[in-house]
Amino acid sequence: MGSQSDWATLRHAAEMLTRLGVPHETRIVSAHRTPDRLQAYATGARARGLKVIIAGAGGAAHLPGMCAAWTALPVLGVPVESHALKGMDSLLSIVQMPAGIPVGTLAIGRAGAVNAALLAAAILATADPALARRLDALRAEQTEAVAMEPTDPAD
Ligand code: RP5
Repeated sequence: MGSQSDWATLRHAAEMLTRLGVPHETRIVSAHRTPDRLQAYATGARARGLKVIIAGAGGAAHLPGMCAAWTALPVLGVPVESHALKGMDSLLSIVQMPAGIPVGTLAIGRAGAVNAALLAAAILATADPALARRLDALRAEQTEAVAMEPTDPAD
């Protein structure tokens, strides 16, 4: 993530990865404030054994795109909701990559963070049958949890 302030959003990705038993690391790497750290992180990622990178940032959110510029690993971008523009700035900064350097862009905020984790797990599951089964189980659990009829909040 680009800042400590992004952790409130990106922690939802980390929690989902933990729930699915996917080993992961969490790092603050700012495209603007720590450009050298970003270069070192992204260029060294594959050699360290990373398979997918989830990059979340807000505002002028260059982190996912610059990360994708430095590595050919799959990069999933999570637009963090900004105060000024409610994350529209983050979304447009991340999603409009020029042809040739892809970033898989998710929804703004918590939903995007959760789905980035699920998508990362789905990518890893193509070569990990046990993880694929855990993903299927999570989907089934989610389906089971949906009531047929709504209840009033007071009930
Ligand atoms: C971006 O600027 C970060 O990803 C964060 O979403 C935003 C604001 O950062 P802080 O000023 O809260 O550190 O680079």
